[in-house]
Order: sequence, then structure tokens, then C-alpha cells
Amino acid sequence: TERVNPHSRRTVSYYFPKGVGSYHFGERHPMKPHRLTLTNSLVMGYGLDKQIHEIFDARPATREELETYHDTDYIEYLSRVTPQNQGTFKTEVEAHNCGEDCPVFAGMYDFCRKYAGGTLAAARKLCSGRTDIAINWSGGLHHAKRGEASGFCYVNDIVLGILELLRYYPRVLYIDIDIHHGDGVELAFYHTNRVMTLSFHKYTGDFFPGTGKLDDNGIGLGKHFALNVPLKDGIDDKMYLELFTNIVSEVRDKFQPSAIVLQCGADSLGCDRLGAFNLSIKAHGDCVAYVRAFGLPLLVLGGGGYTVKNVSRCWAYETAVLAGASVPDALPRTPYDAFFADSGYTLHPPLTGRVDNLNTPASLKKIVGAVRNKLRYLEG
Ligand code: ZLM
Ligand code: CA
Ligand code: ZN
Repeated sequence: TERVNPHSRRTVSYYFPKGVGSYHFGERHPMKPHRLTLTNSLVMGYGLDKQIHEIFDARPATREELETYHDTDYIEYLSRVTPQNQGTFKTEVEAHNCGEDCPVFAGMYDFCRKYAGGTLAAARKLCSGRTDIAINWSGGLHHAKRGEASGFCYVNDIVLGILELLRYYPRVLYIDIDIHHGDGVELAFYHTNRVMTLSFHKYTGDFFPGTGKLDDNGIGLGKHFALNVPLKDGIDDKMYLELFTNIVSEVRDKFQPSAIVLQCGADSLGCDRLGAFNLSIKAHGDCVAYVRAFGLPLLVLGGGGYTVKNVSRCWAYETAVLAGASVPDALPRTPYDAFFADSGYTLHPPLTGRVDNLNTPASLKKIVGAVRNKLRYLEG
């Protein structure tokens, strides 16, 4: 690997909580923590560990840390319920929304403590000023609520990370490019003007989680500090990048964040098992590069992504982008080679064109116009 531009070098810290890739949500469940192991093996295989300032394990989050956002009774439940005893917790299982999407699986609480611990350590490193960029691909679980699990997410590490950043940074911008609406993060900060939430997502009314329409804006002091970009199936690289750069640059100018949190859900890629967009890995990475170029303290997290071979390609590529390194298209040899035979072991397989693009220049123009109007409230 080679450095692209030594002048754009920023200190990058990478968090990979030990063992986080070895949990199983259950047979046929779309969420596969193994994608984190694949990602890490590509990152190491490309030698990116030599381009990154430091690689960290992270201590698991403590109960007290989780309770800075979550309800005590919910954390108590998460820490006690197991696949074997869940029958005796029937009321709680239902009250906290466990079930098909969020099954009770072996080691579930340890899994939560690990990914949240990674995000907290990353946020603390950013507060210390000893890193410019901190990455935790195991984090980004944006649907979890204060007292309940939702959409494969049990503990909201993003909210915990932002709360940590707010101890030091006056204003935090949250950007979410997962194909699903970042509802849990929006809800947590719906009443505050210190966090601006911006989610790009598929919105049809029945696509999960069903929230995130254009005119949801925030409440009270938080009014005008929640932004939503609802999209239709099949959006392509060109349209997405134009929309993303237009909106994100205006938000940066008007909100003037002191730090940024970027959720990089890879289910917005073409060919995702649950997704319906048409983005290439290159375009997804261009969004990351665009945010990196602002030069602000940056917390980068994972999220969704259900075609695991592409999720790991995407996040390995984005690790290179963040490190300011270039990586060859030929994938390195890893113990997981078999996953990548589909495209002759390359980093950038063709992913686009499987779904018709239902977005039009007119529908996007309407969105940009509406977002611009909302941002006018932030002036003065
Ligand atoms: N049923 N198994 C994105 C979270 C998306 C809610 C419809 C459950 C699935 C899905 C689970 C093996 C992020 C909904 C779905 C079936 C009610 C969703 C278990 C297949 C399976 O085969 C499956 C038995 C499962 C779940 C599909 N669930 C697809 N889409 C969404 C949640 C999370 O990417 O944003 C961040 C990590 N749930 O649509 C139902 C309404 C439950
Ligand atoms: Ca999103
Ligand atoms: Zn998603």
C-alpha cells in the first residue's frame, strides 16, 4: 500500500474489540457479526495496520456506562436473559422488544458491551485530542432505544459516543448513510440544538423503521436540528453523491459542528440482501472521503450491511480512504478467500444496476430545496 497524499495525513485510530466477530444472532438471521472478522482480516491483509496510527482492542463498556443513556431495568434485563432462561422472562422479552429481529442469543450482553466499549473508547480518544479520526466498524447500531431493542440493535453505541463527545465538543453533527433511518439517534437528540442528526435512507412508509420523513424537524430547542433525506429504490452513484455533497456541505456551513460522527451502514450498497439502493463501494467511500476532508474530529462507525463479502470490502476500502492510503484492487490473501471468489478476488465488484432507479432529478431537487429552507432557520 502507498500513501496517496502525505499532506492529507491525519492521525487515525482503529478499534476492533476482541471477539466481537464471533457472535451468532441465529440461523438465517441477516445480521452476521462474522463480517467484522472479514473486514479486519482485509484491513490487516492490505497492511493498513502500518498506515494507521494505532490499533486498539477496547475494554467492554460497563453497566454504568451503558446506563448513561439506557434504562436501568433494560440493562438489568440484557445482562440476565439467556436463550435458556428467556421463558422465565416472557414479559420482559416482549416489553423490551426482543423477538425475531432482536433475538436473545448466547453472549448477547457481552456482544453489546464490546461494540459499545469500542465506540466509547474511540470517542474518548477524540476528546483527548490524541487522534483526528477514530474507527469502530462494530458500532453504528442506530435503532436501539433507551428501554428497548430494535432492528438488530440492542444498545445504542452511537448515542453513548455522542454523549461522550458532548462533554468536550459544543456541537456534534451526526451523518447516517445506512439505508435505514437512524431513528434511535434522532430520537435521543430530538430536543437539543447541540446535536444535528442527518439521515439518508429509503423511505416508503412500510420500509423499516417507517420514520424519517422530510418534514420531521426536531422539537423545542431541537427544532430544525433533525434532518431527513427520504429516498426511493435504486438511487445510483451520481445522484447520491450530488445529493450528499450538496446537503452535507450546507449543513457544515450552517451548523458549524465541532466534531462529526459518521455511520457507514453498508446496506446502501447495490446487491445488499436487505437493501434496495445501487451504490458502488467507490461511491460509498467517496462520501466518507468527503466528510474526512472537512478536517474535523471524526468518529466513524459501521451499521447495517447484509451481503457480508461486500460489507467487508467496503469497510476495508474506507479504512484505506480514512488512512489516506491507496490499496490495489486485487484483494490480499486471507483465511477467508472463499468469500471473495465471486469477482475474481477484487475489491470493487460491479454492484450497480440490479434495481430500477425510482428517484428522479425532480424528486431530488425537491429534497434539496426543502433541506435548504430548513437550514435558513439556523442563520443569525
Ligand atoms: N420480521 N430471521 C436494520 C433492521 C431491519 C420488521 C419484518 C422478522 C428483516 C429480517 C430475522 C431468521 C440496520 C422489519 C421482519 C422476520 C417484523 C427487517 C430472523 C429475515 C430474518 O430470516 C430471518 C429466522 C429476520 C429479519 C429478515 N428484518 C429484514 N428487515 C427489519 C429490521 C438494521 O441495518 O439499520 C442497522 C444495523 N424489520 O421490517 C418486521 C417488521 C419482523
Ligand atoms: Ca440512514
Ligand atoms: Zn440498515
